[in-house]
Formats: sequence, structure tokens, C-alpha cells
Amino acid sequence: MKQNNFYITTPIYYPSGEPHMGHAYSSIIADVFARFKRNDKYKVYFLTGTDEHGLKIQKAAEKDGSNPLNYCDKISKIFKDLTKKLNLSNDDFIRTTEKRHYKSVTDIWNRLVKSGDIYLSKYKGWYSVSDEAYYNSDEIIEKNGKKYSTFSGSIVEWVEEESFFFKLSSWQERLLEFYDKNDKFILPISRRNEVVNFVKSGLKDLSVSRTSFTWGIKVPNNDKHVIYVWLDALTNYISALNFPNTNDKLYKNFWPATLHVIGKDILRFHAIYWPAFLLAAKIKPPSRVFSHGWILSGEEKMSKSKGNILNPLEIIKKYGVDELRYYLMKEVPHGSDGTISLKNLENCINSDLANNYGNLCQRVFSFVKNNCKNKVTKTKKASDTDKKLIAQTKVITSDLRNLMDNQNLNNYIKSVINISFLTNKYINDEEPWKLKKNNIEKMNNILHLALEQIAKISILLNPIIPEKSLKVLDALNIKTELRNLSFLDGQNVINDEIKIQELDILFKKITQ
Ligand code: ME8
Repeated sequence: MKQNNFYITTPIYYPSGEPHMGHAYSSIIADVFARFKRNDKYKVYFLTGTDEHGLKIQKAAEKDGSNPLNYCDKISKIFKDLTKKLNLSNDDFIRTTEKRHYKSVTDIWNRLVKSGDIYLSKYKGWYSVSDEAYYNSDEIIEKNGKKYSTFSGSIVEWVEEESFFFKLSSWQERLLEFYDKNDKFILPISRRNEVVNFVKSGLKDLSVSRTSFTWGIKVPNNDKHVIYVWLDALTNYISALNFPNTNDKLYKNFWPATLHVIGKDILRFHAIYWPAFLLAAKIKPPSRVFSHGWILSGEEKMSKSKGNILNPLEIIKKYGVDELRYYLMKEVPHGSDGTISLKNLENCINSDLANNYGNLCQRVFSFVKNNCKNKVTKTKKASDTDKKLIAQTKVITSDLRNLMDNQNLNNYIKSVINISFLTNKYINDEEPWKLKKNNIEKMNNILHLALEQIAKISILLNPIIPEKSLKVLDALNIKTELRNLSFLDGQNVINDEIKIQELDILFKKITQ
């Protein structure tokens, strides 16, 4: 992978029901990183899609009375539409029922056979269809005569069938070495520790094929077996880059992936199985797996099977897409679970968007319209108060790339919104309205700095609220080639003389 290239992925979603807030959350996080890196002049490839094989989908199709492919066509489209509604900037949307993916999965399977990592035996143990995961006996509890996974709480069933196995046990030491050498492979650190402890406690070989159903990619030269859906699904990340053609431009430019964004429930698959498969297939593992927490409704994970879904599309309809994006990114704590509610959403919109950033834009734009005919010219050198605001802004912005590179979105947003707060305070303290009559020059200078601050804040908020921030940048007449993060290295965004356009209300205050 070339330097300054950035390959980011979301998990590919099971098209087994309506998209919910957890899906939206996972996707928006990845989108924010993708947009930030594009704004920082990286060449970005951002992938999302749907994970369409396996027993879970076969059963969902049966329940729907459809054949699996027709069913997936229908539901996958809903997820594709969701990417538009969430304003995701993905470059591709992969479906695991596509030809390019079959080719890639078959190739990786053949590589694993060739390396001696796959053997035929019999699986006897617990399986959760809803997680598409195998569990050890010590991970199972019994409640009211039914067995559940202690890890996910999902119901499990006993499976006994012929199966191919991947020699995961033989990768234990090499995985630990890999984690050791790549100490930021898994973030946050608490998740990394979890994984390392799990691997240290001993890995069993992994069943990687099933014979009791047919909806999947067939094992090469053995039609009786379909490939385990997680080996199939994880491979999507390289299928989209045209693997197995390792000379392909996309593959060369973007593999190994910079960042897989995933939820904590699918950490084992991404942080243990995936690097083991890749190392065995002689392919470089990704650079990082960032595992976010769950969106909770009360104490529980929000999910269809629990019937506690807050529908992202309804929220978007009522409050707007930027509002939802901002709220989820700011308020769900970095790497941990977060409870969301309409009340908190409304508070967040009012305090940060309407009263802070929105108010800053509105008051400056309307003042410039009413008093300067939309034109502001900077003529004087910075005053001490100007210098103070410039210096405070510099201190805050100096850490922003680092925060993003460590996926610390909450603190990134808090920092940026703090710049907006300081700028509002600067205007309150400087009182440009008092200079209308006798010090137009100073008034212009104050407004100029305020506009420069608004430009910077809008570029910094752009990955989170792409729609509204663009409105502001358009109203500031900032050229596309200047809408990037170069100012973090010291440049100014606006010229000494600036002409602006009218700006409509950005965020309406919600009355509660
Ligand atoms: O796991 N809060 O698909 P999926 C936060 N197909 N995140 C949540 C969530 C919640 N309440 N519920 C789900 C799959 N997610 C696989 C991925 S990748 C090779 C295959 C997150 O549709 C979940 O953690 O069940 C995962 O990251 C994503 O949504 C997709 O979940």
C-alpha cells in the first residue's frame, strides 16, 4: 500500500432485517474517518456492503417465502439506500453474492489448502445461527431448558457434521507475536487486552465448512460443503480490491487495509480469525481493527431480535441527517457502549449545533450582510485579543490529526466545538456592533477573523456534518481546492478580502 493511501471498511451487513441504529452508527464512524482523510489529501477507498450467505440468511429467506438470492436482492437494496440516506461517501458497495467475491473466496480457500492449514474431520459442538459463530462448552449457559452463548446471549444449537477445519491452534503463538509487533492493531486497548487474553488461553481449530445447508460458496472440489460464512464474509475486504489479481491497481494501492471499523460483537472474527487466515494465505493482515461499543436501548444492545430499535430513517426524517450523525459521533463514548435517547439528541442539537456552531455562523453572516454589504476586508495586523484566539485555536488544532488517527472521535468533536465556543466568546468580548460608527477598520478585522474561524471550524466539522458544513463553505465562497486541512500546517483559509453570500438558518432550535 502506498503512503497517503487510506483503505477503510465498515462491516458488511447481514441483510436479514431492517437496518437499525447500530448499523447507522458503525457506518457513520467509518464515513467520518474516510471524509477526514480525504480532506487531509489522502487517497481514500471506503467500502461497505452486504453479507449474504449462511444459515441465518437462508432461514430469513425461507421465512419471507423467497429464494435466498431474491431475498438478498431485496434487502441488500434497502441497505444500499441507507448508505445514501446516511450520506456515506463509500466508493464501493460489495455484495458477497457477486462473481468477483466468489473468485476471491475460492482463491483464498485454495491458498489455505495449499499451505496445509485445512483438513477434513467432524465438528461436534455448539453453534449460534444468529451470530453465525461456534462456541466452546464453557461459553454456554442453560436457561429454561434452552442453551445460550454467554458471550452474546444468543441461542445456540448442537451441531454434529462432517466439516473442514482451519488449523487455528497452530497460529496461536504467531498471532501473539503479531499483536506484540503491532501494538495498535486492535484499538481501544481494552479490546486488545481482551483478544490477547483469549488467544493466550488457547485456540482450537476452527470449523470452516458446513454440510447441513446449501446457501453459500461451495468448497472447491467438494460440492457437499459450503464455506463457513465468516471466512466468506471477511474476504469481502480483498474481493473489492480485485483479489486474487494482486497486480490490480486497487489491490496494490489499498491493501493492507488501514482500518476495519467493527462492533465489539465481531471482534474475534476480525482480530483473531482474519489475521490468521491472511497470514496462512500469505497475505499481509490489515493495519488496524477499531472496535466500537454498542448502541444501547436501556441496558440492552439495540437489535431486531430484541425489538428495541430506534429507527435511523425516522430520526433523519424528523431531525436531519447531519443532526443524527453529529449526535452519534459526539455522544456515544469512544469504544464503549452508549445509551441514546430522543431527549439527549434534542439537547445535543440545541447546545452544540443550534446555540454554538449554528449561532456563530448566523450572527456573523447576518452582521456582515447588514453592515458590510457582504464584504469584509482585513487591513490591520492582529490585535492582542486576535492573537489570543489564534493561539488558542492553534493549540487545539495541533492535536486533531492525532485524535483522528487514534479513532478518538468524541474528543475530536469536543475540541472543534470548543473552537466555536471560543470564537463566540471573542465576538461577545470584542463587540463589533459598537464599532459600526467610529472604527470600521477594526470592526472589519474582527469580522474577518470570525469568518476565518468559521471556515476552519466548518472544514473540521465537514466529516461529521457534511451537508451543513458545505452550505457554510459555499456561502463563504471558498474554492474546492482550499477546502482541506492544509491550514493545520499554518495557512489561512480565506483571503484578506472576502465576499460572502447569504446563509439560511443552519440548525433550528428544538423546543422541548
Ligand atoms: O455482524 N450498536 O453484520 P450485522 C452498535 N455480517 N453496533 C451495532 C449494533 C448496536 N446495537 N448492532 C449491530 C455482521 N452493530 C456481519 C459482519 S464483516 C466481514 C461481517 C454493528 O448486520 C455490529 O457490531 O449483524 C457490526 O459491526 C455491524 O453493526 C453489522 O452488524
